[in-house]
Amino acid sequence: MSLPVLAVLLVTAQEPVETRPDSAAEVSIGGFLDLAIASVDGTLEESRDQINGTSGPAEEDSFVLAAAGLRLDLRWTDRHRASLLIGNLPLDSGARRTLGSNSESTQILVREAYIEARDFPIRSLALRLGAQPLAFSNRYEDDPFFLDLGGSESAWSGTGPTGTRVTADRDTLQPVGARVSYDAAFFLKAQLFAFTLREGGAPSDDESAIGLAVSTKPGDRTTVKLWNTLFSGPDSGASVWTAGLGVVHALDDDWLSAAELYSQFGKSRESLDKNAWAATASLRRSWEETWVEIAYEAASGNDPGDPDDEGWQSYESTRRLLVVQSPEFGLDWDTNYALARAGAEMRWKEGPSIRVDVGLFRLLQDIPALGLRTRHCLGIEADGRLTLRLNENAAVSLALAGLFSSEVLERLTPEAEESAWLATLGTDLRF
Ligand SMILES: [Ca+2]
Ligand SMILES: [Ca+2]
Ligand SMILES: [Ca+2]
Ligand SMILES: [Ca+2]
Repeated sequence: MSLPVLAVLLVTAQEPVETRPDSAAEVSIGGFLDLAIASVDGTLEESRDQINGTSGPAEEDSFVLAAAGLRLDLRWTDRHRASLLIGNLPLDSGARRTLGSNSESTQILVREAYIEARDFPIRSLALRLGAQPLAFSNRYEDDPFFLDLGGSESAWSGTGPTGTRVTADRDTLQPVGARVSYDAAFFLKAQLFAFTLREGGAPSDDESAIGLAVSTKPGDRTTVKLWNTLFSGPDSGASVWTAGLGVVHALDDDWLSAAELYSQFGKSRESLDKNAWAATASLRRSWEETWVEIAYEAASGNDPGDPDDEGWQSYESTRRLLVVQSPEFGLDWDTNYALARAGAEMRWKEGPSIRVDVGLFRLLQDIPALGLRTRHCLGIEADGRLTLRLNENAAVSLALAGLFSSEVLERLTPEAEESAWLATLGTDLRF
Protein backbone atom coordinates (compact mmCIF):
# COMPACT_ATOMS: atom_id res chain seq x y z
CA MET A 1 0.00 0.00 0.00
CA SER A 2 1.45 3.36 -0.95
CA LEU A 3 1.56 6.21 1.52
CA PRO A 4 -0.95 8.49 -0.28
CA VAL A 5 -3.45 5.60 -0.29
CA LEU A 6 -2.88 5.08 3.43
CA ALA A 7 -3.23 8.81 4.07
CA VAL A 8 -6.59 8.84 2.29
CA LEU A 9 -7.71 5.83 4.33
CA LEU A 10 -6.64 7.55 7.53
CA VAL A 11 -8.41 10.79 6.72
CA THR A 12 -11.64 9.06 5.66
CA ALA A 13 -11.70 6.83 8.76
CA GLN A 14 -12.45 9.75 11.03
CA GLU A 15 -14.48 8.19 13.81
CA PRO A 16 -12.96 5.62 16.15
CA VAL A 17 -14.53 2.27 15.44
CA GLU A 18 -15.54 0.15 18.41
CA THR A 19 -17.15 -3.21 18.23
CA ARG A 20 -17.79 -5.75 20.92
CA PRO A 21 -17.75 -9.27 19.54
CA ASP A 22 -18.80 -10.57 22.95
CA SER A 23 -19.30 -9.11 26.38
CA ALA A 24 -15.62 -9.24 27.35
CA ALA A 25 -13.70 -8.67 24.12
CA GLU A 26 -13.20 -5.24 22.61
CA VAL A 27 -11.64 -4.10 19.34
CA SER A 28 -10.63 -0.52 18.67
CA ILE A 29 -8.98 1.20 15.73
CA GLY A 30 -7.08 4.46 15.86
CA GLY A 31 -4.33 6.23 14.06
CA PHE A 32 -2.34 9.35 13.37
CA LEU A 33 -1.15 11.47 10.49
CA ASP A 34 1.64 13.99 11.03
CA LEU A 35 2.54 16.00 7.96
CA ALA A 36 5.32 18.56 7.70
CA ILE A 37 5.83 20.82 4.71
CA ALA A 38 9.40 21.99 5.17
CA SER A 39 11.87 24.37 3.63
CA VAL A 40 15.44 23.91 4.84
CA ASP A 41 18.58 25.94 4.15
CA GLY A 42 20.95 24.09 1.78
CA THR A 43 23.78 25.02 4.17
CA LEU A 44 22.49 22.38 6.57
CA GLU A 45 22.73 19.57 4.03
CA GLU A 46 26.28 20.64 3.14
CA SER A 47 27.19 20.58 6.83
CA ARG A 48 25.59 17.16 7.31
CA ASP A 49 27.74 15.72 4.53
CA GLN A 50 30.88 17.14 6.13
CA ILE A 51 29.92 15.86 9.59
CA ASN A 52 29.17 12.37 8.26
CA GLY A 53 32.20 12.32 5.95
CA THR A 54 29.98 11.41 3.01
CA SER A 55 28.75 13.04 -0.13
CA GLY A 56 25.39 11.35 0.23
CA PRO A 57 22.58 11.78 -2.26
CA ALA A 58 21.58 15.44 -2.30
CA GLU A 59 18.27 15.80 -0.45
CA GLU A 60 15.67 18.37 -1.41
CA ASP A 61 15.57 21.77 0.30
CA SER A 62 11.76 21.77 0.17
CA PHE A 63 9.81 18.61 0.86
CA VAL A 64 6.83 17.01 2.56
CA LEU A 65 7.54 14.54 5.33
CA ALA A 66 4.70 12.38 6.61
CA ALA A 67 4.40 9.99 9.52
CA ALA A 68 1.23 7.93 9.31
CA GLY A 69 0.06 4.96 11.32
CA LEU A 70 -3.00 2.82 11.85
CA ARG A 71 -3.44 1.03 15.18
CA LEU A 72 -5.55 -1.99 16.01
CA ASP A 73 -6.11 -2.87 19.67
CA LEU A 74 -7.70 -6.10 20.78
CA ARG A 75 -8.65 -6.64 24.41
CA TRP A 76 -10.15 -10.01 25.27
CA THR A 77 -10.11 -9.90 29.06
CA ASP A 78 -9.44 -7.17 31.63
CA ARG A 79 -5.90 -8.38 31.85
CA HIS A 80 -5.02 -9.40 28.27
CA ARG A 81 -4.61 -7.32 25.17
CA ALA A 82 -2.73 -7.18 21.86
CA SER A 83 -1.77 -4.18 19.77
CA LEU A 84 -0.71 -3.78 16.16
CA LEU A 85 0.58 -0.57 14.54
CA ILE A 86 1.30 -0.39 10.84
CA GLY A 87 2.80 2.73 9.36
CA ASN A 88 5.76 4.26 7.61
CA LEU A 89 9.19 5.35 8.82
CA PRO A 90 9.85 8.96 7.74
CA LEU A 91 13.56 8.53 8.55
CA ASP A 92 15.19 5.34 7.35
CA SER A 93 18.66 4.15 6.31
CA GLY A 94 20.23 7.60 6.44
CA ALA A 95 17.61 9.50 4.42
CA ARG A 96 14.25 11.21 4.67
CA ARG A 97 11.46 9.20 3.08
CA THR A 98 9.61 12.20 1.73
CA LEU A 99 6.16 12.15 0.21
CA GLY A 100 6.03 12.01 -3.57
CA SER A 101 9.78 11.81 -4.15
CA ASN A 102 10.26 8.13 -4.89
CA SER A 103 7.29 5.91 -4.12
CA GLU A 104 9.56 2.86 -3.77
CA SER A 105 11.35 4.46 -0.86
CA THR A 106 8.13 4.64 1.19
CA GLN A 107 7.49 1.37 2.94
CA ILE A 108 4.50 0.51 5.06
CA LEU A 109 5.59 -1.88 7.74
CA VAL A 110 4.64 -3.32 11.10
CA ARG A 111 5.99 -0.83 13.63
CA GLU A 112 4.48 -2.39 16.74
CA ALA A 113 3.02 -5.85 17.37
CA TYR A 114 2.83 -7.01 20.96
CA ILE A 115 0.75 -8.90 23.48
CA GLU A 116 0.38 -7.80 27.07
CA ALA A 117 -0.70 -9.71 30.15
CA ARG A 118 -1.39 -7.86 33.42
CA ASP A 119 -1.09 -9.44 36.86
CA PHE A 120 1.16 -12.01 35.23
CA PRO A 121 2.81 -14.15 36.47
CA ILE A 122 1.96 -12.54 39.82
CA ARG A 123 -0.19 -9.62 40.91
CA SER A 124 1.05 -6.08 40.03
CA LEU A 125 3.44 -7.32 37.33
CA ALA A 126 2.74 -6.90 33.63
CA LEU A 127 4.52 -8.64 30.76
CA ARG A 128 4.64 -7.16 27.26
CA LEU A 129 6.14 -9.26 24.46
CA GLY A 130 6.89 -8.31 20.87
CA ALA A 131 7.74 -5.24 18.80
CA GLN A 132 7.12 -2.25 21.09
CA PRO A 133 8.54 1.22 21.77
CA LEU A 134 10.14 2.30 25.05
CA ALA A 135 11.05 5.86 26.02
CA PHE A 136 12.24 7.52 29.23
CA SER A 137 11.42 11.12 30.06
CA ASN A 138 12.64 12.62 33.28
CA ARG A 139 10.20 15.50 33.45
CA TYR A 140 6.64 14.67 32.36
CA GLU A 141 6.26 14.77 28.56
CA ASP A 142 9.76 16.14 28.01
CA ASP A 143 11.86 15.02 25.02
CA PRO A 144 13.70 11.80 25.96
CA PHE A 145 17.31 12.89 26.55
CA PHE A 146 18.76 9.39 26.98
CA LEU A 147 16.46 6.71 25.60
CA ASP A 148 13.71 6.53 22.98
CA LEU A 149 13.77 3.03 21.51
CA GLY A 150 11.62 3.03 18.39
CA GLY A 151 12.02 6.79 17.88
CA SER A 152 15.75 7.15 17.42
CA GLU A 153 18.67 6.06 15.30
CA SER A 154 21.44 3.72 16.42
CA ALA A 155 23.50 4.69 19.45
CA TRP A 156 26.46 3.25 17.55
CA SER A 157 26.33 5.28 14.34
CA GLY A 158 29.21 7.53 15.45
CA THR A 159 31.55 4.97 17.03
CA GLY A 160 34.93 4.46 15.39
CA PRO A 161 38.41 3.07 16.14
CA THR A 162 39.45 6.11 18.20
CA GLY A 163 36.16 7.10 19.80
CA THR A 164 32.59 8.25 19.32
CA ARG A 165 32.08 11.27 17.07
CA VAL A 166 29.05 13.32 16.17
CA THR A 167 27.05 12.16 13.15
CA ALA A 168 23.97 13.67 11.52
CA ASP A 169 21.56 10.76 11.42
CA ARG A 170 18.34 9.87 9.67
CA ASP A 171 17.31 6.41 10.73
CA THR A 172 14.81 4.65 12.99
CA LEU A 173 15.52 1.39 14.76
CA GLN A 174 12.74 -1.09 15.57
CA PRO A 175 12.84 -2.56 19.10
CA VAL A 176 11.63 -6.13 19.59
CA GLY A 177 11.71 -7.94 22.91
CA ALA A 178 10.22 -8.23 26.37
CA ARG A 179 9.33 -5.81 29.12
CA VAL A 180 8.19 -6.63 32.62
CA SER A 181 6.76 -3.74 34.60
CA TYR A 182 5.78 -3.40 38.24
CA ASP A 183 3.25 -0.79 39.26
CA ALA A 184 1.68 -1.47 42.60
CA ALA A 185 2.06 1.52 44.79
CA PHE A 186 2.01 5.29 44.39
CA PHE A 187 5.64 5.50 45.49
CA LEU A 188 7.25 2.74 43.40
CA LYS A 189 7.28 1.76 39.73
CA ALA A 190 9.87 -0.39 37.99
CA GLN A 191 10.53 -1.98 34.64
CA LEU A 192 12.95 -4.53 33.33
CA PHE A 193 13.45 -4.84 29.59
CA ALA A 194 15.49 -6.65 26.95
CA PHE A 195 15.29 -5.59 23.32
CA THR A 196 16.96 -6.34 20.03
CA LEU A 197 17.03 -3.28 17.79
CA ARG A 198 16.50 -4.21 14.18
CA GLU A 199 18.09 -2.03 11.56
CA GLY A 200 16.60 -3.71 8.53
CA GLY A 201 20.03 -4.91 7.36
CA ALA A 202 21.74 -8.19 8.15
CA PRO A 203 20.89 -9.65 11.60
CA SER A 204 24.61 -9.34 12.43
CA ASP A 205 24.18 -5.53 12.29
CA ASP A 206 21.54 -5.65 15.03
CA GLU A 207 22.18 -4.16 18.43
CA SER A 208 20.54 -4.68 21.79
CA ALA A 209 19.47 -2.75 24.87
CA ILE A 210 18.86 -4.35 28.26
CA GLY A 211 17.94 -2.36 31.32
CA LEU A 212 16.25 -1.71 34.61
CA ALA A 213 14.37 1.51 35.37
CA VAL A 214 13.01 2.36 38.81
CA SER A 215 10.90 5.37 39.69
CA THR A 216 10.13 6.26 43.29
CA LYS A 217 8.44 9.12 45.15
CA PRO A 218 10.14 9.80 48.47
CA GLY A 219 7.72 12.69 49.06
CA ASP A 220 4.68 14.43 47.57
CA ARG A 221 6.82 16.89 45.64
CA THR A 222 9.73 14.71 44.54
CA THR A 223 10.24 11.90 42.05
CA VAL A 224 13.54 10.05 41.80
CA LYS A 225 14.37 7.80 38.85
CA LEU A 226 17.23 5.36 38.49
CA TRP A 227 18.29 3.77 35.21
CA ASN A 228 20.81 1.10 34.53
CA THR A 229 21.17 -0.02 30.93
CA LEU A 230 23.51 -2.07 28.80
CA PHE A 231 23.80 -1.30 25.10
CA SER A 232 25.50 -3.90 22.90
CA GLY A 233 26.71 -2.76 19.52
CA PRO A 234 27.15 -4.39 16.15
CA ASP A 235 30.94 -4.75 16.67
CA SER A 236 32.10 -7.67 18.75
CA GLY A 237 33.04 -6.66 22.29
CA ALA A 238 31.07 -3.43 22.05
CA SER A 239 29.02 -3.08 25.23
CA VAL A 240 28.40 0.14 27.08
CA TRP A 241 26.79 0.53 30.52
CA THR A 242 24.94 3.67 31.49
CA ALA A 243 23.96 4.50 35.07
CA GLY A 244 21.51 7.39 35.30
CA LEU A 245 19.79 9.36 38.02
CA GLY A 246 16.83 11.66 37.39
CA VAL A 247 15.19 13.94 39.94
CA VAL A 248 12.07 16.09 39.51
CA HIS A 249 11.23 18.31 42.45
CA ALA A 250 8.41 20.84 42.79
CA LEU A 251 9.62 23.72 44.93
CA ASP A 252 6.02 24.86 45.36
CA ASP A 253 2.88 24.94 43.20
CA ASP A 254 4.53 27.23 40.62
CA TRP A 255 8.20 26.28 40.46
CA LEU A 256 9.45 22.94 39.10
CA SER A 257 13.10 21.86 39.04
CA ALA A 258 14.52 18.80 37.28
CA ALA A 259 17.94 17.25 36.70
CA GLU A 260 19.49 14.15 35.13
CA LEU A 261 23.01 12.82 35.56
CA TYR A 262 24.53 9.93 33.62
CA SER A 263 27.80 8.04 33.75
CA GLN A 264 28.76 5.75 30.89
CA PHE A 265 31.41 3.03 30.98
CA GLY A 266 32.32 -0.30 29.37
CA LYS A 267 33.76 -0.70 25.89
CA SER A 268 32.71 0.96 22.65
CA ARG A 269 35.02 -1.48 20.84
CA GLU A 270 36.94 -4.53 21.98
CA SER A 271 40.06 -2.50 22.86
CA LEU A 272 38.49 0.92 23.51
CA ASP A 273 37.29 1.85 27.00
CA LYS A 274 34.20 4.03 27.32
CA ASN A 275 34.31 6.87 29.82
CA ALA A 276 31.52 9.35 29.08
CA TRP A 277 28.90 11.42 30.89
CA ALA A 278 25.86 13.62 30.29
CA ALA A 279 23.70 15.91 32.38
CA THR A 280 20.64 18.15 32.24
CA ALA A 281 19.11 20.67 34.63
CA SER A 282 16.06 22.90 34.32
CA LEU A 283 13.96 25.31 36.33
CA ARG A 284 10.42 26.21 35.22
CA ARG A 285 7.94 28.80 36.52
CA SER A 286 4.33 28.15 35.52
CA TRP A 287 1.21 30.26 35.51
CA GLU A 288 -2.15 28.87 34.43
CA GLU A 289 -1.55 28.53 30.69
CA THR A 290 1.95 29.95 30.48
CA TRP A 291 5.44 28.93 31.54
CA VAL A 292 9.03 30.14 31.26
CA GLU A 293 12.13 28.07 31.91
CA ILE A 294 15.89 28.10 31.88
CA ALA A 295 17.86 24.94 31.29
CA TYR A 296 21.28 23.47 30.69
CA GLU A 297 22.29 20.21 29.06
CA ALA A 298 25.62 18.69 28.14
CA ALA A 299 26.94 15.45 26.64
CA SER A 300 30.64 14.64 26.77
CA GLY A 301 32.71 14.45 23.60
CA ASN A 302 35.66 12.28 22.73
CA ASP A 303 38.95 13.84 23.88
CA PRO A 304 41.35 13.24 20.97
CA GLY A 305 44.31 13.50 23.35
CA ASP A 306 43.16 10.67 25.62
CA PRO A 307 43.17 6.95 24.64
CA ASP A 308 39.67 6.27 26.11
CA ASP A 309 36.41 6.98 24.29
CA GLU A 310 34.79 9.92 26.08
CA GLY A 311 32.03 10.36 23.47
CA TRP A 312 28.48 10.10 24.89
CA GLN A 313 26.25 7.50 23.20
CA SER A 314 22.47 7.46 23.51
CA TYR A 315 19.16 6.69 21.87
CA GLU A 316 18.10 10.30 22.45
CA SER A 317 15.09 11.93 20.89
CA THR A 318 15.74 15.59 21.66
CA ARG A 319 14.46 17.88 18.92
CA ARG A 320 13.51 21.04 20.79
CA LEU A 321 15.92 23.26 18.83
CA LEU A 322 15.28 22.14 15.28
CA VAL A 323 18.43 23.26 13.45
CA VAL A 324 20.99 21.70 15.77
CA GLN A 325 18.96 18.90 17.36
CA SER A 326 16.33 17.48 15.00
CA PRO A 327 17.27 14.58 12.72
CA GLU A 328 14.42 15.32 10.28
CA PHE A 329 15.47 18.85 9.38
CA GLY A 330 18.77 19.64 11.08
CA LEU A 331 22.09 18.26 12.28
CA ASP A 332 21.00 15.91 15.11
CA TRP A 333 24.05 17.01 17.12
CA ASP A 334 23.83 14.76 20.20
CA THR A 335 27.34 14.22 21.56
CA ASN A 336 30.18 16.65 22.39
CA TYR A 337 28.10 19.73 23.20
CA ALA A 338 26.85 21.98 25.97
CA LEU A 339 23.63 23.94 25.62
CA ALA A 340 22.38 26.80 27.78
CA ARG A 341 18.82 27.65 26.83
CA ALA A 342 15.71 29.58 27.78
CA GLY A 343 12.15 28.94 26.67
CA ALA A 344 8.62 30.18 27.12
CA GLU A 345 5.17 29.08 26.06
CA MET A 346 2.00 31.12 26.14
CA ARG A 347 -1.41 29.54 25.57
CA TRP A 348 -4.81 31.04 25.10
CA LYS A 349 -7.62 28.80 26.30
CA GLU A 350 -8.98 26.88 23.30
CA GLY A 351 -6.95 29.20 21.07
CA PRO A 352 -3.43 29.35 19.71
CA SER A 353 -0.20 28.81 21.62
CA ILE A 354 3.16 30.44 20.99
CA ARG A 355 6.41 28.87 22.00
CA VAL A 356 9.89 30.40 21.83
CA ASP A 357 13.23 28.70 22.56
CA VAL A 358 16.68 30.27 22.44
CA GLY A 359 19.89 28.33 23.03
CA LEU A 360 23.65 28.80 22.97
CA PHE A 361 25.50 25.68 21.82
CA ARG A 362 29.22 25.09 22.23
CA LEU A 363 31.64 22.20 21.74
CA LEU A 364 33.22 20.43 24.70
CA GLN A 365 36.13 18.83 22.79
CA ASP A 366 38.16 19.51 19.66
CA ILE A 367 37.15 17.56 16.53
CA PRO A 368 40.40 17.36 14.55
CA ALA A 369 38.83 15.41 11.67
CA LEU A 370 36.54 18.39 10.94
CA GLY A 371 39.13 21.05 11.77
CA LEU A 372 37.01 22.17 14.76
CA ARG A 373 38.32 23.40 18.09
CA THR A 374 36.56 23.81 21.42
CA ARG A 375 36.78 27.60 21.09
CA HIS A 376 34.66 27.47 17.91
CA CYS A 377 31.07 28.38 18.72
CA LEU A 378 28.47 25.87 17.52
CA GLY A 379 26.02 28.75 17.40
CA ILE A 380 23.04 30.54 18.86
CA GLU A 381 19.70 29.08 17.86
CA ALA A 382 16.31 30.79 18.08
CA ASP A 383 13.09 28.87 17.34
CA GLY A 384 9.50 30.03 17.35
CA ARG A 385 6.37 27.94 16.96
CA LEU A 386 2.74 28.96 16.58
CA THR A 387 0.22 26.15 17.16
CA LEU A 388 -3.49 26.27 16.44
CA ARG A 389 -5.46 23.52 18.13
CA LEU A 390 -8.49 22.89 15.91
CA ASN A 391 -10.08 20.33 18.24
CA GLU A 392 -8.99 17.57 20.61
CA ASN A 393 -7.59 15.52 17.74
CA ALA A 394 -6.17 18.03 15.29
CA ALA A 395 -3.58 20.80 15.41
CA VAL A 396 -1.71 22.87 12.86
CA SER A 397 1.63 24.50 13.62
CA LEU A 398 4.09 26.81 11.95
CA ALA A 399 7.73 26.72 13.10
CA LEU A 400 10.64 28.98 12.19
CA ALA A 401 14.17 28.22 13.33
CA GLY A 402 17.50 29.92 12.77
CA LEU A 403 21.09 29.21 13.80
CA PHE A 404 23.39 32.24 14.00
CA SER A 405 27.04 33.07 14.70
CA SER A 406 28.06 29.47 14.07
CA GLU A 407 31.81 29.12 13.56
CA VAL A 408 31.18 25.41 13.14
CA LEU A 409 28.88 25.96 10.12
CA GLU A 410 31.37 28.50 8.80
CA ARG A 411 34.09 25.84 8.73
CA LEU A 412 31.85 23.09 7.35
CA THR A 413 30.34 24.93 4.38
CA PRO A 414 32.16 25.89 1.15
CA GLU A 415 30.69 29.42 1.23
CA ALA A 416 31.68 29.86 4.91
CA GLU A 417 28.07 30.53 5.97
CA GLU A 418 27.66 31.43 9.62
CA SER A 419 23.92 30.98 9.76
CA ALA A 420 21.19 28.61 8.62
CA TRP A 421 17.42 28.61 8.86
CA LEU A 422 14.43 26.36 8.31
CA ALA A 423 10.64 26.60 8.31
CA THR A 424 7.98 23.93 8.69
CA LEU A 425 4.21 23.92 8.45
CA GLY A 426 2.85 20.85 10.14
CA THR A 427 -0.33 19.01 11.02
CA ASP A 428 -0.86 16.69 13.94
CA LEU A 429 -3.96 14.51 13.54
CA ARG A 430 -5.12 11.75 15.91
CA PHE A 431 -8.22 9.66 15.66
CA1 LIG B 1 39.66 9.83 23.62
CA1 LIG C 1 18.37 14.82 18.41
CA1 LIG D 1 20.37 11.43 17.60
CA1 LIG E 1 23.46 12.31 15.81
